Amino acid sequence: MTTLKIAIQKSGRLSEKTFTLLENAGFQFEMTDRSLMAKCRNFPLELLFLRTDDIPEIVADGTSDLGICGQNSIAEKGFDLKEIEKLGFGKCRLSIAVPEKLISSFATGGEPFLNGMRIATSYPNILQNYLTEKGISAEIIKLSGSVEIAPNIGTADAICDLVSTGSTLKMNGLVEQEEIFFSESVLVGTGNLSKEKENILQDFLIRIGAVLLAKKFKYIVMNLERKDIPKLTEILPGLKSPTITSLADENWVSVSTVVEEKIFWATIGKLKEIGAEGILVQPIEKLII
Ligand code: PRT
Repeated sequence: MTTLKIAIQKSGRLSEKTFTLLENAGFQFEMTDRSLMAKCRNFPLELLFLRTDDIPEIVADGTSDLGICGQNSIAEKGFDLKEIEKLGFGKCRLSIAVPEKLISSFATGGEPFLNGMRIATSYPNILQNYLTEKGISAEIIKLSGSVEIAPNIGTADAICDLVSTGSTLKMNGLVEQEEIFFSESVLVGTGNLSKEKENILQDFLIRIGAVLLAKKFKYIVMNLERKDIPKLTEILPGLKSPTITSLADENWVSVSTVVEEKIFWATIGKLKEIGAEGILVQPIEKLII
């Protein structure tokens, strides 16, 4: 039977979120040998467990049909892969950061910023592209880990590393200067699947798409005086329009609808202003439009 192979991170920041997304979409795996691969029991799908930086190559050479990794890994490796879906987790930025004391020397008229500096990074290709584009001449020191300690031990003057909360930079006395690349986890492929695998992929996308979309909405139910229904439609466009059900007290109705997460609190505020009561909020498991 034809099976779609997806390479995912074996363990690390992306592995749990990737697995949760797949499980929430209803895929069930036989975890016989988590160290190498897992077969899906209820869908023609197979997971290959790899280090995240190896995923772009495994997809590019056809060993795996698809991969899930950060856009940073793909850009650094330089493989020509097709981004199929943004997955909304693993968000970070690749930034150049310098020791605090260097900022004060720059402020008092030091060398032109970054020119002539030694910059430590695990992302030499993305950094080199940035430096070339900006016409900056700096030496790249390639490190595979613990980049943030490089200025403190004298290996480099600055660093270029992934940042999410910024607390690692702070702990090491570094200040973020330039954000040079933004990344999130993505599903990628070569765009050269057989017809059969392409059909499986489309089915797979419908299932994970329903989970990704559901995360952007909340389901709400509330009570409202019947006379205030006309005020609702401006506040609650919903997917089409809110569902309104009569209550035992004929002056009141129950209203249910979905609200976009990004305008959730603003919407709740407006609903309270028009007299909505007993607002019940529920997460949505899957949403198919
Ligand atoms: O072992 P394997 O090779 O699979 O993984 P890894 O050790 O290279 O990767 P891992 O698990 O650390 O990260 C996998 C992916 O997560 C990265 O390729 C990014 O796409 C994404 N990601 C998102 C991050 C971060 N946020 C992140 N903050 N990857 C690393 N970091 C590190 C960063 O390097 C720095 O050391 O976290 C530290 C900074 O974090 P803050 O929160 O203090 O700013």
